This record gives sequence, C-alpha cells and structure tokens, in this order.
Amino acid sequence: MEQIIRIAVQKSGRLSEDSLSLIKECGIKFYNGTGKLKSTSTNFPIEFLFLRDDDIPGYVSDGVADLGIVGENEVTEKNKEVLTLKKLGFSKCRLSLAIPKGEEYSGIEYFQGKNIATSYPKILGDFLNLKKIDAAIHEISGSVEIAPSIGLAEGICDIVSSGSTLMMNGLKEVEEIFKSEAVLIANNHLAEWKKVIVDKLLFRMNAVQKGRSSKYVLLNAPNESLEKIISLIPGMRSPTILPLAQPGWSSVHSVLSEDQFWENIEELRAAGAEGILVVPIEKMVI
Ligand code: PRT
Ligand code: ZN
Repeated sequence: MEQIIRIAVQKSGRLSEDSLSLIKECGIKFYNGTGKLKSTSTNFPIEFLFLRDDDIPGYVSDGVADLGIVGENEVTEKNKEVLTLKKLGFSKCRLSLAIPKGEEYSGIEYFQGKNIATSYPKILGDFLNLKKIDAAIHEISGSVEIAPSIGLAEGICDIVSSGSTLMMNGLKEVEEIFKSEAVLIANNHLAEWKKVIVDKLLFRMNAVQKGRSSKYVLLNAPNESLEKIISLIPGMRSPTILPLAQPGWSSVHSVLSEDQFWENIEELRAAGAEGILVVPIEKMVI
C-alpha cells in the first residue's frame, strides 16, 4: 500500500483559506474543487479530508485522519485525546462572557444563579467550576448573541474577534475565559512511518512561519558606522557587507524580525543608514 498520511481541514469557513494557503506555501500541490470532500496531493504523500471544524478533533483522535487543522476552542471543547503539534498563528479569537450593555457588572459573582447561553458548554463549565460560580448553562448551536434579547439567558459565552457582533446585539464583553488560534493536531498513536512524513511537513511549516515573520533588509551605510549598524541588525550568523562603487560606503544585507526592524529603524537612521529596503522572505531554514 502506498504510504500516505491524511489531514483534516475545514471545508468552508473562517479556517479554510489560511489552512490551505499554509499548505500551499509548504510547496504541497493538490486540487481543491468546490464540493470535493477528499483530495490527494500530487507531490507530497498526503491526502486531504474537507470537513466541518466541529468534527475534526474526533476524526483525528479516532485515527480516521492523522492530522487536523482546527481552532484551539474546538480542540478543548470536544475534549478528545489528540496531540497539539503546533500553533499556526491565524484565526485568533477569544471566548468571552458578555451581558446586556445596560447592566452593571460587579465581577464574576454577577453570574451566580444566572442562565448563560453558549455553544461551548465544556469550556464554560470548567471556567465556572474553577471560579466556584453556580450558573445554568444553556447549550445552543448558533446565534448565541440573541439569547438575552429573547429572554433565554441573562448572559452569553461566545467567540469574539473584533467585538462588533456583541455591540450590534446590545451586549458588552465582561470576562475573557479562553484564547484561541488555529493549531495543527495529530493522532496520539501515529505509526513510525507516519511520524517521518509528519516531521517533513512540520519542517516545511516552520520554514514558512519563520519566513513570514522575518524580513530581508538591505541598506547603505558609511563605513565608519558599520560597527554600530551590525550591532543593530546582527542577522542569522552575521550580516553581508559589500562595498558600494562610491568609496567609503558599504551595502549591508541582513535578516531580522519585522518587530526588530521597527524597534531599530530610528537608531539605524541616526547611525547614518540610508536607502533602506525591506523585502519579504518566502521560506527560511536556519
Ligand atoms: O461549518 P463549520 O462548522 O466548519 O464552521 P463554523 O461555522 O463552526 O466555524 P467558523 O468557520 O465560523 O469558525 C471556525 C473557527 O474560527 C472557530 O472555531 C474559531 O476558532 C475561529 N474564529 C476566529 C472565529 C472567529 N474568529 C469569529 N469571529 N469563529 C467564530 N467567530 C464568530 C463568533 O461566533 C461571532 O458570531 O464571529 C462572531 C464574532 O466576531 P466579531 O468580529 O464580531 O467579534
Ligand atoms: Zn463548526
């Protein structure tokens, strides 16, 4: 039998686009026609299952899929036995408690004896237990935000990203109970040959992620300030220094994180750097 691993990704929704572009940036080619539920890569031993995100932790823990890309909120809520291999840095959001805007919020005791509507009964239940709050959890699968206005519950616990859905529904966020982003999960009992393929995939994902967060910087500097400039942009091993045609000047090439770049830009300019170019990096292997 051909040795191939299976990864479950969301069919359509907030995770799909970023999941598929990460895989494509790893150089993995596949056909993803609309309505297709399965697809096999043409240049990497991997098969894709396109599923609802709610089902992904279960499929991975059962071993129907070896890997999955899903939000941490779903992994924790479904409480299945899976390994989290890697945080992927997209689909960031939080799970929060919210109450009607006009209500006064005194602290978590506000929820004592109250009704809370949510699609995340496990995460909410664990949080309330920890805080020793006795509240009734009403599990509903969608449109949680309207629960207070129709009299179903006094508060809600739902995913928040920009906060505009809460605002539009006359609610205010009062407690953040869980932070989430997309993660790569794996079955707990992968065969050794599957682990080898998973490691290859992880190696590529790491190279893509490092590339995304780093920049290639080129600048011109007078030779007398090279020492100072090198200390500001030390790069991977050390920067490349090339002489310019104009005597007394050099071109300095280095790699640094975008944050580092913004932190050091003023000092670089003060040290005499000019003609500064910042170029994206596609992949980076250290
Ligand atoms: O059909 P399927 O079951 O696969 O998808 P789904 O509808 O269950 O999930 P989907 O695609 O909406 O979200 C997938 C995952 O994206 C979630 O499990 C989270 O991990 C993550 N994510 C990131 C979000 C949000 N941001 C988000 N804003 N999931 C949901 N929302 C919703 C939230 O429920 C609320 O209705 O957006 C609204 C709040 O957004 P703001 O920006 O108004 O605050
Ligand atoms: Zn879902």
